[in-house]
Amino acid sequence: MTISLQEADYEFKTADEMLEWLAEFGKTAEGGVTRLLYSKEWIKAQHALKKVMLLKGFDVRFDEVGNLFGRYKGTEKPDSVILTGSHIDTVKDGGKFDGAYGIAASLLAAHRLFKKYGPPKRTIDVVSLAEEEGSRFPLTFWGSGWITGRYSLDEAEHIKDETGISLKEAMNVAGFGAGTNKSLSKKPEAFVEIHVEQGILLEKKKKSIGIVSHIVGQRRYMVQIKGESNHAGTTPMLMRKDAMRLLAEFIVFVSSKTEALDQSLVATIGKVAVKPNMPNVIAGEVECSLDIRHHKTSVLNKLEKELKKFQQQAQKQGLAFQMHQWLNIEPVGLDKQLVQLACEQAEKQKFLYEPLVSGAGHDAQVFGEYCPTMLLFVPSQNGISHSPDEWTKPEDLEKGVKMLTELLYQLAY
Ligand code: HGY
Ligand code: MN
Ligand code: MN
Repeated sequence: MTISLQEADYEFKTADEMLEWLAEFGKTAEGGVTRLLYSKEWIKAQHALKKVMLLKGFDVRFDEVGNLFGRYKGTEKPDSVILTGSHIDTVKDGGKFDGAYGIAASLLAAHRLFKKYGPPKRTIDVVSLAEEEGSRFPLTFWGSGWITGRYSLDEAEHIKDETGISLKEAMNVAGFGAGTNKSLSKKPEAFVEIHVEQGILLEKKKKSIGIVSHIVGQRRYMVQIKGESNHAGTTPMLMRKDAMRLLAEFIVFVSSKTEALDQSLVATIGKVAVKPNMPNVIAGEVECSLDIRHHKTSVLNKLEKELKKFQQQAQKQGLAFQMHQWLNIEPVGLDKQLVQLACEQAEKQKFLYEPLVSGAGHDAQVFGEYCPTMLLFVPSQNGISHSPDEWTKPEDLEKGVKMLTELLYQLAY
């Protein structure tokens, strides 16, 4: 069922119908979603969500960088804020659920409480966070990082996307970054995020709810290898400075070291650019991404040490090998009391649940360093995510909304 944007009555009752509607903003030919920070799809989605919030009786505002807040003001402790939500941006040709589900579930949960009990005692802020993925700019968690003070506006000056547009320009074009509106006047009492698991554990263990105890640390690099372009036919193998060959050696090195170091350590080279990228020319230059993750900083440091050894080796072969790290976010343990509260709620609702470590990065790990934070999961079918095949059954989505509703009731009513 697809709801055309004009007909949508915005009075969504369930997460699956809201996500079908939200997926229209950036829908791709493959049936996925591409909604990059400050793109026109992103702008339309944020303003359409603002409309939904207004219809559901929220006070609405954007902050400096385009985080969208819907507020039910607390009657007894208005300055005590329970913040709940997730990110509106996606990877390229991603799924309908990553990020968007957390926003839909938070909106629906808060609105169900508001309809049943009226305004909360503590303020509930539902937030559609501007950006988490790092899909357009070499920077992640721009939305939650802004709220928690991890970033300032001057970071936006020199960070550029692949077309050379700076984060600042893109932000200004989208109508933000004028230097006025703050996000929150003080730290929230708690940040609560619900998200699709993006892994297969819950499905395998036939559990409905994941209760996250830790989120892995994540480091991302841009790797540049410079050799020498030359003729594919007339250049003897021993005289080549072939950037593509060194990349191949690097890929094998990274995966073998990662497997040898620790079974929970993961390393991904997901993006490669080659110059001049011609079949009959030896690659003179290669640029690739590298993403490494583990729940222990010490293990990440060990792999980083191995990478540095490879770099020294490479330079002896007469090729330039540079690694520029642009993300380093520490592993985080989430709030033990909130984890306990979530376990109690799951038991009360008779939902089968599983405590787990998140291998995916989330805004909750930025908030986890800033205020008491909780992260819940619902199952991902076949564990697939960051793909048009990302899917979660409506009944699983609904269980997550019910869990979130109860938790917001405990925290804010
Ligand atoms: O990359 C991640 O783990 C998240 O989906 N941004
Ligand atoms: Mn996500
Ligand atoms: Mn993601």
